[in-house]
Amino acid sequence: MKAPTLHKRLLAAALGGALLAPVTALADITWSFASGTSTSSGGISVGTSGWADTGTGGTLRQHTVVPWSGGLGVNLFNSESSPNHAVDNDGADEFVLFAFSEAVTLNEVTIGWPSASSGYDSDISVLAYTGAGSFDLTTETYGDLTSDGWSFIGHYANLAQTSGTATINTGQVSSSYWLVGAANDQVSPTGLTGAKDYVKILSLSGVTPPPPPPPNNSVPEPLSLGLLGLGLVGLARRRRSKD
Ligand SMILES: [Ca+2]
Ligand SMILES: [Ca+2]
Ligand SMILES: [Ca+2]
Repeated sequence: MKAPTLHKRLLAAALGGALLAPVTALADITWSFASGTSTSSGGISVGTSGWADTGTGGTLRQHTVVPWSGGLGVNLFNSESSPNHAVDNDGADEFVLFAFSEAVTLNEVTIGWPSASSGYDSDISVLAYTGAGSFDLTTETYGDLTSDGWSFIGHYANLAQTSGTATINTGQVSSSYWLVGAANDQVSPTGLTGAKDYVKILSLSGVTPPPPPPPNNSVPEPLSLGLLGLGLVGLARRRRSKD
């Protein structure tokens, strides 16, 4: 049997190295808001603030976040009673802004209220800030968010009917800033706001994004693999021309 040529052996070694590069499974971190508007878990802290439009569009303004036993609600002008004491889209459209101490890749939102049998609808919308620099929500309308650095993550329907939890962010977006609120047509069209939504946000789960690659080239990257490949082709041609 003919021995593999040098370039085939080198390429196999390089690819083998790439395939054997360590893959670390990361455990989920859960931040619970059952007893407060800020918390810390896995070495990452998170604070919250409430936001709403005027009820007929307009720029956003800050409102009080209330830690009910079922999770966080936004109490508009401190004047709402049940079910509007939750995060809702009955009148003004409300969101909770979650500000983490470092970037996280959220993958679950859990609500602690309403129950599946309550008769209240429980659809949510989620965004993450992926723009450069800082942001100022007091200058934003909901319709502006996706052109001002906010990535639309998704609308998720009927959380009360799925044990309170929505699996979100299949695109694995990472950010320090997340908006989770009642289903919102102004951010991105949805067929979910015909029945008004009322939710209390009990917890968020996610992982920290993988660390950046090491500064030296200990693991071949696509570009260097490509260059290695080109070099090997050249080497093979030279060897062939000598044969
Ligand atoms: Ca409310
Ligand atoms: Ca309301
Ligand atoms: Ca709805």
